[in-house]
This record gives sequence, C-alpha cells and structure tokens, in this order.
Amino acid sequence: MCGIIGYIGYRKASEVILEGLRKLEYRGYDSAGIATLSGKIQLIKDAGRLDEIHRRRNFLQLEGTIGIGHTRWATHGGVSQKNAHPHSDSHGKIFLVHNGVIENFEELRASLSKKGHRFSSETDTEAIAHLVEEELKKEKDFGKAFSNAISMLKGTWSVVCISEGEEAIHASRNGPPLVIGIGEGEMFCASDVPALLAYTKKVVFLEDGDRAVIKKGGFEIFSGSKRVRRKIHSINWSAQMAEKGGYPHFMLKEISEQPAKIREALSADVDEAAAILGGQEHFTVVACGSSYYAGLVFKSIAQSILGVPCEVILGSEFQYARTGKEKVVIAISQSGETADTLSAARLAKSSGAKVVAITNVLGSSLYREADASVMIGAGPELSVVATKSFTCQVAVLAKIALALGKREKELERLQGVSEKIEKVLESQSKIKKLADRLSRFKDFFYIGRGMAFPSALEGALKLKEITYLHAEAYAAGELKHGPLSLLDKNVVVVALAPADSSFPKTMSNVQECLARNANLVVLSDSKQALGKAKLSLAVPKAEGAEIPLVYSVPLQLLAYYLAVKLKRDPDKPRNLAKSVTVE
Ligand code: F1P
Repeated sequence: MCGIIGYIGYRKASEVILEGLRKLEYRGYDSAGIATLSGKIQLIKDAGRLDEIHRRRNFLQLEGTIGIGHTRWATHGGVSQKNAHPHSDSHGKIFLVHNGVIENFEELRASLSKKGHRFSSETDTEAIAHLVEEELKKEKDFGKAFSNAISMLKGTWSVVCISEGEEAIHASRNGPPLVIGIGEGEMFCASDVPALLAYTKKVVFLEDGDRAVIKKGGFEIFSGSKRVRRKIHSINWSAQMAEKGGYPHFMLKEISEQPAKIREALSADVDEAAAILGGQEHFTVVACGSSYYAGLVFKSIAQSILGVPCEVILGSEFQYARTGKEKVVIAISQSGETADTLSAARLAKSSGAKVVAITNVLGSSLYREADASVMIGAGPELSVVATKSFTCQVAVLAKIALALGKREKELERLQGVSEKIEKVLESQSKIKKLADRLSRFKDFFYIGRGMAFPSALEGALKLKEITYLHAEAYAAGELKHGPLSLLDKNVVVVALAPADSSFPKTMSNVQECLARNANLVVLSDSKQALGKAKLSLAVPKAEGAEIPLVYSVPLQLLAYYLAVKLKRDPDKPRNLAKSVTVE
C-alpha cells in the first residue's frame, strides 16, 4: 500500500526520493508527494500518478539534501491534493508521511482542535503532525517530542518525519514495514528494499515499537526509551533486478524470469520447515489472493502423498474458522506483510501453534515472527499482481511436501519443469494472437480439475486484476451445479485439460460448454482435447505438481496480452495494492 522514502546526505534529496518513489509504485497508490528541507521545508504533492505530477509540478525544483516522499493509497479521506502526504503541523514546520491507520485519530483531532489546531485534510495522518507540534510546546528536544506524540497513537503506522531546524529524520514503526538503508555519509529509509537498491545493500529492518533517529553519518534505534541494536542485513538483490531490463512491463519481465526463478526456488533450504512439519497429523495453511491458491496446491499434494489432512484458510477468515487447536500453521505471503495473513499467523502463534513462513521478502514481519521461514527466491516482484512469486511458492511448497513424503524421484522430475515453462514462453506469439481474438468478450470462466483447479483460480484472478473483465473459476465438475446457466455465445470458457486421471471427466465438462455455444479455449497436452475447440493452446505434458506450474504461465500471458490489447496498465491495476497492510 502506501510507499515511504526518506533521505539525508549529500545528494539532491528530491532526485533520490523521486527515484525511490518510482521503485515503490508497484505497491499501489493514487497520489504522491515530496517535502525537502533547505532552510525551510518545501512541498509538492498531488493526486495522480507520480510522473504526471512530476510533469506538471516538477519535483526537482525542491532543493535540499534532506527530504521525505510518499505514495498514498487512500484509506481516510478521498483521493485529492489536500489528502496526499506529506502532511504538516499548523505552521508548516513539521512534515511527515505515514503508512497504516491511526485508529484514535478522531479523538486526537477533537482534542487538538480544542487547543486551536486547524486541520487541512481529512486524513488520520495529519493528527500526528499536530501532535508533534503540541508536544514540542512542552519538550524542547525534537526526538522526545516525536516519541511522546507517537506514544499517544493507537493503530498501525510507519511514520517518517522532518522538521525545520532538525538535521535528522525521525521515524517510527508499529505495523507496516520500514527499513533503514546505510550509505557512506548518507542514510535512507523506505517501506521496502527496492527503493534503496541503487544506493546501498546494507539495511536494518525496524521492529514494531522501534523509533529511529537517522542522521547523515549514522542512526540510533530506540525501543521505548532504551537504545537497541538491530541486525544489519546484506541484501543479495541487485539494482538491475528492480529495473524493467528492456521489457515493456515488469509483469512480462517477471513472467519471463520464471524458468530461472523456479530452479532457484527448488533449491531452497526446506530442512527447518520440514523438521517442524514432519510427523504432524494435520496442517493448516493461511494466505490471501494468489498465495492462497498456492496453498491449495500444497493441500492437494500433502493430502495425496502424505495422507495428512490439510486445511487452507483465507487469512481474513482464520479468526472465524480456526479451532484454536492448530499445531502447525503454514503462512504463505510473497510480501510477508499482508495484514490478514500476519494477524492469522499471530493468532495461531498466540494459541500455541508453530508457524512456518513461506515468503519472498527477507526481514519481512512474517519472516521475522515465524518459527521457520523458507525464502522462495523469486527476487523483487514489482508488478502489483503475483506471477513469479506464485510459481515459486508452488515450487517451494511442492518441494516441502515431496521432501516430507521422501519422494526423491518426483522431486528430481520436478527439477525439469523449468524446461517445460521455457516451451510455454516460446509460444508467446500464439498466446498474444489468442488474446487479440478474445478481446471483444466481457465474461470469462476458467475451469479445471484436481491439480489444474488452482491454476484455473489463479488464471481468473490474473485476468480480472489487470483487464477489469469479469472472470471466475470453477472446479470443472461444478459448472453443472449452477454456473452453466450463464453460458452462451457471449461467454469464454478457458478449459485446462491436462491428460492426467482427471482428463476424461474434464472432457465431459468441455462438451457441456460446447453444447451451450460458449467460446471454448482449451489448454492441453492432448491432441484429442485440442481438436475439440476452435481456439486452443498446446501445453507441454505435465504431471502432478508440474501441472499448476506449467498451466499457470500461459494464463498469466493471456491476461497480460489482453490487458495490453485493452490498453490497461498491467503493472498498476486500478484500486489494487501489492502489499496489503490493512485488514
Ligand atoms: C497477497 C495478494 C497478492 C495479490 C495482490 C494483493 O499478497 O493477494 O496475491 O497479487 O498483490 O495481495 P502476499 O501476501 O502474497 O504478499
């Protein structure tokens, strides 16, 4: 969701911050702003895309070597210039940016208003700037006044603040991530590592309750009034990884990286996770969105080869669906910051469960809080929608299940899946043509059985996320229990028909669709199935855990090319955020 960056050093702050904000665009936002300090604080903020605002207002006219920037994803107050961050106190001397939700902002605003503060936005954030101003009346030391103000907040936040006369950035974290980047004679802070990669790979992840004072030459972290030390991590992501590298969109780049990334994912160290999961009689998986569908793949494999019952629960539903007796919970989250997944994992932990995290982000909340973490190794994923992170999650989860079941042969076979995905990528021009043929339709159904069902769900999710077309997925056998009533010549049915044991039944379901004149698109490794439809795509032969990997990729490409054809930005779908830090 919101993206934050702060800079203090010797470079032009507005330049560093603008670049950093570009790297945080993937998180999803609707407005943006930068404030820099050069004697006085100067501000540019507005609703809209970062580059549009920059064209109109030119962020680079902001002088100074200290500054903060923000991309806002509206929660409290509409999308407007006045609600964009940074926000300031009454006198325009203290400016801050915030990610999260201040739950007691109405009380704070009411009491500050009584003391004469005038608010110029509808946000919860603005109250924090006024609180700091109020505290400064009683306390000369800015750090202490900032700390006092923070101690009055309820809710979640990462806050980064600058003030006239202060050669420092003050920051606080309670919930949404905040990372400090360590340079030489310069320091950074940001919501996420990609914003810093061009400058440093040495980072410190703030923990909940931490407050930091960041100066040009160093930083101090406090927990309460106590100074604390936090581990310095070296990031092995490169700055190029956060660039498009010649591709028109991050999404296409990330789809294309999958053969290499899946190879890396399959070499992940799963021993610690396997030690926790081994011998358990029941697994519970919590996750949201694409990660939830990866969880469904784990369930299929774990139940079929280990005979261990596995329940997959949406992060947001765990609080209602849990028994309280869960012994191990597998929490899957690309970002490791998804609030729904995190609170499910925390709830499970509080009632005694061990948590195994499957994540892509080192130092993320889930990574730090879990009893064991497996890194999926997908590298930075900067398109809002999950592509390589989904397939890498599936690969890692399949590896864990196969390792637990001591299925060495199948695990070895799975190593070959990347070559099959390379073949799918080679058929891109065919998929693009398919997208062109389908671009006049508004309703899409995706169907699949068994191991292909999670791919159908993921395919429909990709399509709706980036094309804004109506898409839903059904287990193929479920069509006749309701949705068949919707099929006619205006509807597209994308049928996933791998030639495995589910094949004959899937083919019966395909016939049901043809009988209702639906526009059928078949993806299969069987000539018989491909011959049934006017539109089809041959997919390499896949078995077991390979199926969700091999079938998801053409569906990612289909969604991508449809979005491009419909002139939607596949990297930044409307209303969506990548790191969903509110429940
Ligand atoms: C979960 C998720 C993503 C989706 C979108 C919103 O994120 O639903 O699958 O693509 O970005 O969030 P995560 O928990 O896997 O980070």
